[in-house]
Amino acid sequence: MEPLGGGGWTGHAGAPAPGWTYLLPLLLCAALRSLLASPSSEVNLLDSRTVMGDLGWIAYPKNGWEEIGEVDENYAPIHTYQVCKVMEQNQNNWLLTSWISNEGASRIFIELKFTLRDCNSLPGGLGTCKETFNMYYFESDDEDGRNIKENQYIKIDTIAADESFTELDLGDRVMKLNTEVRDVGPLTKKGFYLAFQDVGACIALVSVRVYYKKCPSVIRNLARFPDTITGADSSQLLEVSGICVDHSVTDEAPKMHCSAEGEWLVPIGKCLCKAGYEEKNNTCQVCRPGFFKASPHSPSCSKCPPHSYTLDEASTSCLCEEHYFRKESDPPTMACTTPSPVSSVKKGKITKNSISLSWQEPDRPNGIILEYEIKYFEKDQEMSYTIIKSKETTITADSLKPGSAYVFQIRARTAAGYGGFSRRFEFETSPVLAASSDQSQIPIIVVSVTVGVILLAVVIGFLLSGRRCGYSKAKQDPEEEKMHFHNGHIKLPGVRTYIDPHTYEDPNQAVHEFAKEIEASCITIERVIGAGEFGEVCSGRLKLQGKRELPVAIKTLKVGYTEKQRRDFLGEASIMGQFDHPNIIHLEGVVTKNKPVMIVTEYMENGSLDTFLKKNDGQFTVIQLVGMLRGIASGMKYLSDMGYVHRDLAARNILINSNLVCKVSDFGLSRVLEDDPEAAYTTRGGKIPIRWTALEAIAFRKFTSASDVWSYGIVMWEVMSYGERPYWEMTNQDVIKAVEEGYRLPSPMDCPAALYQLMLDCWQKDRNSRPKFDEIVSMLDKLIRNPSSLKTLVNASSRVSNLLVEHSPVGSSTYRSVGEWLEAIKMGRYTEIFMENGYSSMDAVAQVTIEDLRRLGVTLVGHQKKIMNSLQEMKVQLVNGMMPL
Ligand code: ACK
Repeated sequence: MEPLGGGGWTGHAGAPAPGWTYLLPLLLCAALRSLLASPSSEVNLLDSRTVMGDLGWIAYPKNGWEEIGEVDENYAPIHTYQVCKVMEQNQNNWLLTSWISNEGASRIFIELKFTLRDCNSLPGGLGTCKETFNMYYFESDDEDGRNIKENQYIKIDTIAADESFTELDLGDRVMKLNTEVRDVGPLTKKGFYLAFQDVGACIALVSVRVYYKKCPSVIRNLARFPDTITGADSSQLLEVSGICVDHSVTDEAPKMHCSAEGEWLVPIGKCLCKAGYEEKNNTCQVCRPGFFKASPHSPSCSKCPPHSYTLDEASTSCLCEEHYFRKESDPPTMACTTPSPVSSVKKGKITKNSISLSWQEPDRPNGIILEYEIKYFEKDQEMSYTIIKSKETTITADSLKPGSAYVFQIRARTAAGYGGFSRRFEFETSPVLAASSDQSQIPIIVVSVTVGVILLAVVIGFLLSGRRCGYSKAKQDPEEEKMHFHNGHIKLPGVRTYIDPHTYEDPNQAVHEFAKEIEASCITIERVIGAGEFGEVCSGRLKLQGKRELPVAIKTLKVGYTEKQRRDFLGEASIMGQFDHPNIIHLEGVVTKNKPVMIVTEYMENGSLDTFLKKNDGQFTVIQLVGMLRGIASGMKYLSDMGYVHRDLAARNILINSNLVCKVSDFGLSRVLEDDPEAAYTTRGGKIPIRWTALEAIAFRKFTSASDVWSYGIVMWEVMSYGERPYWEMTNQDVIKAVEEGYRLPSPMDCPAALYQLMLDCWQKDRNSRPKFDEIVSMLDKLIRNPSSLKTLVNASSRVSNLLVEHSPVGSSTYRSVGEWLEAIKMGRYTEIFMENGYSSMDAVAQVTIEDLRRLGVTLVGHQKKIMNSLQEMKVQLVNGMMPL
């Protein structure tokens, strides 16, 4: 090849050759205009179509390539170069671009648009005519590299046309525009020249666009990823770190990968809006006054809980209104409560083993005081404390050490919850007098010992007689309950058990054992709020002497009742009166001495839960719904601890108050279930609310706390679907058949996966595999403490609506318990850890992720793999077994 130096390449491309301009009638303008936009991931380094002035390209020899001096309809120049020396031998025509900076890119793309004449259509030119041209490049750091030799250029490719054209096409004005793209890299210098070599073709080079590709700046998972030039290699992925957007913090270092095609792939990690800010449209927006967000992990700003406020933006918690407060250990989501604390505590009788105290009701309790909680501990032994609950304003702490100082704190509870503890009051027990060596004491000691032995015998007899009928009000003061704590754990509370009023020969005795008689004159009935099985349900007020007036619900027994109806009606009071728990409807008392006979309970402003949810469809946050479920589970835990089986747990039998506290109600005596319109007669003659009832209870009346857990699962479903009717309009018979065949309700819409899994656990066929209520409470507590765990919803695509799903618990065919499964895969050492952390059923285990395993302390990678592989296998079985009814 000839050297091309020494000024041979100076001067611009010359005037159009005669006979060739006709090739370009109004050259392709229309076709080109539409092609000007390039994708956002491409950055142009040169686009000949957009250059308004001289391109500054050089042709050599001067009569080779020539620029066509055309303009488009907007009089903008069209930089088109043509050459058509098809009749002449040995053509070597070069067209050189000006220097193009690569702007830091190491791989660039060249897009050529050109037309090429079909040699067959040229008369006589066939011998020399070519249908290709060549493209070259030369790298240099500056513009001085232009005078280099031809053989220093590196060839990029030979360019051929996909479509060439004939004279006939020209006549028809059909333009056959070719587009070819080539890429070059890796580039190592700051810029380069391109060169086009013609060796005897008839070409019009219509446009040249040079560009590189980038992954355009984006915000993903609240992290900003900058414009990133793609790598030099066409298969290279560049790992790019993201920067958390304003007001957000790193949860897990955010990263993404920029592909050679300019696409962002594989996002990893994320940022979270910091406390006081919430995510909206990829930004963190400040919480408005009146709203707060306590932690980056909370999903969004929440309204300040009742009796709290914030006037500031970006609040991480809300301040309690005057006279309202919350404990230090309370989460910021908790409402501020009254009363004002107990302030004056006086000591009463003090012996060497006991201290009696009395105090005054707080001046402004801002609500009815339901009970007091007295916490005490030996001075400097705060970790080991005792709690006594009392409805009175006096207590005696006994079994204390002689001559020791004790610290007491008292707080009151109203319907809104506990107030703060009083300041600490310190009192000392009497010291033991020094033992005397005087022998004259001996008779006294003998007498004391004898009296002691007699007393002990009396106490033992007393306890034994008490055992015969379990708990009895006469033998244990229910006004006072005592629990011992060590490091926050309860030490042996005396577990009360429920006594079936049927065990009393005289049902009236049972009522008066467990329920206070109220004078009818203390009750004002205000309005009828509903109809019960035995008569109307009213709202009204109760004013007992020396106590504040209370809003109450009053159930009445209609006139003309039979003795059985009266017994059954009051039976509910005999049951309810045995319970004392914030999530169980509280009995104020009964009216039996006047007519109508009445049962008076606390008033629940929002009525029954199913109606309330239907009325407020979609109005609550998931956390609020889980709070309701937590309350119900806590009430049910209390009932099951007492040995009471509800048998008719359903959202219609839950009442909800103005603070959205849910309480279990409806404790009919002739359980199952005269007053429940849902209850239907079974083939065995019992009346059962089929849709809410466990299989074994329908089939052979096996009602247990485990069957209550099944019903609780249905209540969860009702709550999460805002009062939808379980199994919709299916008949009871169809429900029984489907459930027996293994089908279960599908997930409600937008239901967190963890909650639906819990429902499925409650509906395990084997009642021993269902979770216990205490496990349900702790599971819900865990979810509430970690709301991000509620973000994973049941996959919308896998959710089937209005269809039942076949439920075969993971691995249940193979393994009956978590322990059995772990043993089988030789991982038995982790059984205890799994159980302690709530993975107590195979369905719960199915949710385990590798992160969970790490958190549980399964740190050996081999063990993690073994467990995850086994789970994966079981899940495949499950998925294969799932199908719509
Ligand atoms: O859905 P509701 O308004 O709530 O209609 C029923 C009706 O009485 C018949 O049971 C309502 N109800 C029952 N007990 C109470 C209560 N303690 N407080 C408020 N409403 C109650 C129930």
